[in-house]
Amino acid sequence: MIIRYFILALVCLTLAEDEFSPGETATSPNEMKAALPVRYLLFEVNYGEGFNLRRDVYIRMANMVKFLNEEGGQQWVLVLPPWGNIYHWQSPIKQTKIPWSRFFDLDSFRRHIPVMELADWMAVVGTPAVIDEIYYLQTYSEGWVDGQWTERRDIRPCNDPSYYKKVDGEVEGHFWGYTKTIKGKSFECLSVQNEIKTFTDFLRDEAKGQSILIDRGETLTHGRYSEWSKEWWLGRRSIRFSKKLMDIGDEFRKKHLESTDEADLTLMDSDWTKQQKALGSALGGPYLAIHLRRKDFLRGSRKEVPSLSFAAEQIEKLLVEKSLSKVFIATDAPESEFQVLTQSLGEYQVYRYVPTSEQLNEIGDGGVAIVDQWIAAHARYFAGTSVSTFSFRIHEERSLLGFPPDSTYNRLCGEKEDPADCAKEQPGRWFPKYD
Ligand code: GFB
Repeated sequence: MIIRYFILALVCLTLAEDEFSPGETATSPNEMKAALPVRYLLFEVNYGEGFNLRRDVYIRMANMVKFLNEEGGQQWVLVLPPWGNIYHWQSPIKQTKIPWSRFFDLDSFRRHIPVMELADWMAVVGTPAVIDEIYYLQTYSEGWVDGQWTERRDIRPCNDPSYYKKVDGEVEGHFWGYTKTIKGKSFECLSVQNEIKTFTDFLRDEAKGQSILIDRGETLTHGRYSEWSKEWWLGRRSIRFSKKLMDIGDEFRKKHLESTDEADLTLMDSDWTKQQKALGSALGGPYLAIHLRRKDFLRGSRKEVPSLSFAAEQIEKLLVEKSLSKVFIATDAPESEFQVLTQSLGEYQVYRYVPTSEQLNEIGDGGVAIVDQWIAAHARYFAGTSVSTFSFRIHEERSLLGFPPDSTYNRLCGEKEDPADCAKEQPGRWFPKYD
């Protein structure tokens, strides 16, 4: 459905706690049907989840808004919760209240659904910004019925102490750091087993307020609109990175890796709705890219995660096999580990993207992660880390750029794994669906 648009008149408010102004995010034009009342969906994800699972939860929420708007009678806007307090972002810089536009191109999002930054929602609804209904999604304390997952939902007592509190008739919470300027009117725990398409009934008919917050949004499943569906890929395709981050990545490719879109056959249409690359059409730059997940993946003795020396052994083998002399490493490893790896690969040229301190301040750890993903996505051959959502997002990016599947869906093996098991458990292949 093509949604017709009008420009929301946004009032620039100076909020005491604000760190970014609506102007920075350039939200308008927000595209809405003038005649229908607007409802706002806000969402939050389990505190410990990382950047790349959160991006998948975005697709769930975005597609839910798309379904709601297609069902008609109401028009919904997805409000994007600022980034911050992500466990993995440990650089000693302030990384809270980060707008999505710092990482992503919101004009691309808006080709899929209407979105706005939290700051813009706050400007529209006034001060304090009131969330009419907050639902904290949770599982059923008694588990599944007869061992079966069936769709159901019920308002229930909270399973765990919640971080939302009712004080003097108002609901208080962390609210992305806007503890004073955002308030809730009501709060419930909702036990739920629903896929997103079913949950639209709840939002449309049972939740009555204008602004609704769904916390623990990852509890809802894609269900029938998972990676095998066109709808999932519409949401995924709409997630384009910010131009600034792609430019940093492109410059690095050109300077160090002899890689340009013209030579690599990775030119993109600026409008993702027009881009349909055949798998196998991209060549990629003359380098190998590896995503080597370390840090918390080393805990819990995952047998699929290689030691540095075993990783180096596999990287060297791939370089020889593919007749390449350069390898780009995307990794969360500390510099000392990266040096060990580099030394083990003595005769090859090993690259890592290291931001200048000015760049780091500007783009943060999230931006560095995206630059790494972007460079890895353009390599002639890629191998990632087992079950890392960081690697999954690179697979998707490469498939959208048109890389042949065999150059994409690969991972390093752990030395404690049976090589036959590793070969069997190479990443699952989900290909873009265009119609
Ligand atoms: O993105 P993410 O959820 O992927 O979390 P996983 C990993 C985070 O670590 C990224 C950093 O968002 C980055 O901040 N990181 C990892 C990297 N690899 C790289 C890299 O190559 N380059 C850069 N610059 N940063 C999940 C965790 O991790 O795995 C959960 O989020 C949990 O907490 C789960 O541990 C098992 O899927 O790899």
